[in-house]
Amino acid sequence: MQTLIFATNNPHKVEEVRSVLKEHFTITSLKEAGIEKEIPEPYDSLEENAREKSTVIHALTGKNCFSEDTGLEVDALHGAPGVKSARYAGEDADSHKNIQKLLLDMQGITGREARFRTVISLILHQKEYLFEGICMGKIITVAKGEKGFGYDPVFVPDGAEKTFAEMDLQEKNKYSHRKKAIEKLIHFLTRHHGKDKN
Ligand code: ITT
Repeated sequence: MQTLIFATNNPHKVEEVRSVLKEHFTITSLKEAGIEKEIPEPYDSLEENAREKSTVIHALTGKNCFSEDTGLEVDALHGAPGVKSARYAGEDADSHKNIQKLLLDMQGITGREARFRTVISLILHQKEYLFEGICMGKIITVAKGEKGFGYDPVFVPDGAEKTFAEMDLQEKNKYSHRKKAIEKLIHFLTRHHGKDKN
């Protein structure tokens, strides 16, 4: 079975990705690999930031690895917070503050369509591959639910009647942007590199 380093400092992402991988391949988080590194996300696109994270960790370890960058793109805010989702309410913002700012910025707006977009950058044997997963939905007016992370309490995916934060992981995975991107990664790895070992 292949092992890949997952270049993230977000434990929620590790949990979500592990819930999808099952027998396909295993991942080592940065924490488990003993790597303590805050990787900057300086660019204006999810693709470039994902590439930066995987490139930095590949340069450090020389191992096959992947990263992902995710943004919440709200139509009425012209795609914001988008690539700035983690720092929407400022450099030291937490999810609570980001949600507060989002709800304030959307006060009185009736068109509440939004999407989560995840871009994965895989570096396999020195080559980079990108995979995307999108989940369409709506931003509600009052945060609901305690599960999940980030903007989950204000996002209701299309086809559901509750927020991601009201769902357990299995249910979130029925809709999730991250799950869709990871499935593409799994498909790629099993189809093209099924017998590959690092
Ligand atoms: P790494 O860069 O270390 O992977 P991060 O938490 O900085 O972790 P991102 O830059 O990709 O990750 O996250 C952007 C923001 O979007 C951040 O505020 C997250 O909380 C939020 N976010 C990402 N995925 C989400 C999801 O599935 N549900 C809700 N919010 C999410």
